[in-house]
Amino acid sequence: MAVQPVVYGEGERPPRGNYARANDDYTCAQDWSAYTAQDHDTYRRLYERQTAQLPGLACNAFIESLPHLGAKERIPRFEDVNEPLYKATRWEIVAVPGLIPEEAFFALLAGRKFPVTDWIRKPEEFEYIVEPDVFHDLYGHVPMLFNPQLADYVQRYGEGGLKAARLGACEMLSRLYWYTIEFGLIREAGALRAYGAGILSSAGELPYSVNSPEPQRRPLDLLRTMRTRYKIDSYQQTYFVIDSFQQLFDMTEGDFTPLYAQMRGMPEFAANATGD
Ligand code: HBI
Ligand code: FE
Repeated sequence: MAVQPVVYGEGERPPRGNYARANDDYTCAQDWSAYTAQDHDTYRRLYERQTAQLPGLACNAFIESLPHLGAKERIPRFEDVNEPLYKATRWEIVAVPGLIPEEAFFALLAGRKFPVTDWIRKPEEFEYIVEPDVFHDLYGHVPMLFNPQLADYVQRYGEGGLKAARLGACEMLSRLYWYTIEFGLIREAGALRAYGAGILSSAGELPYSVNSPEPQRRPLDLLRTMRTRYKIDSYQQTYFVIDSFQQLFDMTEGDFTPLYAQMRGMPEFAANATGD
């Protein structure tokens, strides 16, 4: 086995993917012929349900780019998506067997390669799945990579992640990814819209994040965002809002080292060094 399976969170869930056939960089081939009729039908149902609720909730960039995914009735072939994607922002998607170690993840993003899980949830997981499957990754993340500023931000995030790994600051930086690429909101013409993949691929959290009075909504602020813990299996208690993707890209211009040092001095980080 070239690589070790990656188990996330509490570690009691065995990894879903077939890591035995992954390359050393954790990428694998999308074995499109292995998808069953049920797999394609699950994708079709998820796509249909999610797309019906986008107007008034999803950001313009997502709605405009979604058609580039092509097939709606079946799981698209990744190479078919790569054609328009590479032309648009020089990104490409690569298949992975599931969650991969942080450094491997950062390295792929730094190379403008987005890892897309190649398996899809079972029908009984239709409502909710903890680990990202092909619907979360392909439907949630990939349309946003057609937006030039966001595409550059994700690559810069990958480069920053490799640096954070050397500084032992992955936990802090992963919160920035969580509250932007996964669960970010943007203000468009004065109205809130979702651009985070975790929201855009979730039937429940999409309306909740934009319309519910329950969660906090704050302007994205590097320090505050990187100090805000998150849970992977419930709706967010706080969403961070940007005014434009250019603002997001510009905010991550600088060197984060002083930020990490400043946070290490704060009580919540001093307590347990890992900050988990
Ligand atoms: N692996 N395949 C995959 N997809 C992710 O979104 C992902 C990952 N590994 C680590 C990870 N995300 C997060 O911990 C990042 O913040 C690094
Ligand atoms: Fe994701």
